[in-house]
Amino acid sequence: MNFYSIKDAIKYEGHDSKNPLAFRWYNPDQKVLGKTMRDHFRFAVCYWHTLCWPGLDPFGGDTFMRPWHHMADPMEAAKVKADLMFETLRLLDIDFFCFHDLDIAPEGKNLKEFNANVTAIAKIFEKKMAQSGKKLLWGTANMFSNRRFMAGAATNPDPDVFAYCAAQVKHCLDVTKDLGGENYVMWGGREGYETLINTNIGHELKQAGRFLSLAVEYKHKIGFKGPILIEPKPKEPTVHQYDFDVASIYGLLKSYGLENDVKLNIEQNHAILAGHTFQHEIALAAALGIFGSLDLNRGDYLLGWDTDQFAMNVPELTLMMLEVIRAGGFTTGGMNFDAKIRRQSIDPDDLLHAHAASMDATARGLLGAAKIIEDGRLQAEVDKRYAKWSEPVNKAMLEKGAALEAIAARVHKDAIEPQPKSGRQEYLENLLNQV
Ligand code: XLS
Ligand code: NI
Ligand code: NI
Repeated sequence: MNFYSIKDAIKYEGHDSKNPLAFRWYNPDQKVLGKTMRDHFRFAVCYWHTLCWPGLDPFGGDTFMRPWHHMADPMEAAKVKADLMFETLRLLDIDFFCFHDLDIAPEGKNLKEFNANVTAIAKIFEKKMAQSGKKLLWGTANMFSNRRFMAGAATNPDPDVFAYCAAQVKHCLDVTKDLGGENYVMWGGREGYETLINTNIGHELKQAGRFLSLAVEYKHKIGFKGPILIEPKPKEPTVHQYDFDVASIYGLLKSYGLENDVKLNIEQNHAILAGHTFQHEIALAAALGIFGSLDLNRGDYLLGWDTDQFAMNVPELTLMMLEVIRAGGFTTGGMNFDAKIRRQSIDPDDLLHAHAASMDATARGLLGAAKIIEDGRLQAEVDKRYAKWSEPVNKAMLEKGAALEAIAARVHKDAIEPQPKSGRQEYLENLLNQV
């Protein structure tokens, strides 16, 4: 299918290029802090917003009128979408893609048919991946669209739904493994409640923890090497989602002993909905040892829902990249464009412009972050702020054997009087702007 207007892959043409479909900052082979841009980002195109979403909003339907949304045979449409995914990856020079089972194949009459459809499309992927070298960053099961999930998936009051989800996740995990997927994601689409008056929150949390444990056990059984990634989101579609933010997921993981098997897929827009910055969520996940992957997008600060716009804000992306580098970068993770073009952006090429522009913006963020790191002054200030903790007497307070009364005695003996020091925020903000 001739969908896009261009045939040749988008290339890096330098900062001054006037070609609308060129990279001006994203230069895949350019090394930054000893690693190519390609390896820093590990960009991925997502199936759902790119190929499945028809441009609807609560007040209106399909604006995109994509031909495959109007084909009689859903399996034929699925094949067209598969072709287009690989064409999109080629044109954007992006190495990875991500999908929900339901994005790639039609549901059919029952789970058996659905699984067979998913497997059939996965076979097509296998061939295309071998030919092109493109890779699967992660797969996931859609357990939120069908009406059977309206009261939740693993946290549904009906145990039949819990069991059904087990069957769906098992298949999707098998397929993800067969395709060499580097991670498996769980976004708890409807794992939350609309109202507490009909909800047993304790029971639902127990269901969530148990379901996750079952998936982790199965992952080990089949030798799936990558981590399971949970994607926090505080609200929408439900009033309260159990996977609220990084901190609350860490609590769940700790109480089920899963903190070594499960990591996080953090999304900018979800961070905002939780009242956090993207940087906060990344820094916290890194500090807790559960940083995994990113869903790169941008929320609208004036709206209270998940607008999933393409990330374009360079200063924000600079601070985000600073945290990614501080976290040690990605191992199995990457940056998935969980982002959709606006519903008025109806030209096929708008999809290319959106991705390429966001890749450029992220590259500028990386270059800025690298400059800040190489400059060294910011880190020197942070190190200076905590320097006294390296003195043995202070270090000892954090170790086993320290006792409150012994510390108290030392304060009296040495007449310790804390001396406040400036946090120098404005000086540091100016320093960031200079860089
Ligand atoms: C929705 C989520 C979803 C996940 C995958 O808000 O971001 O797109 O990334 O299920
Ligand atoms: Ni997401
Ligand atoms: Ni989202």
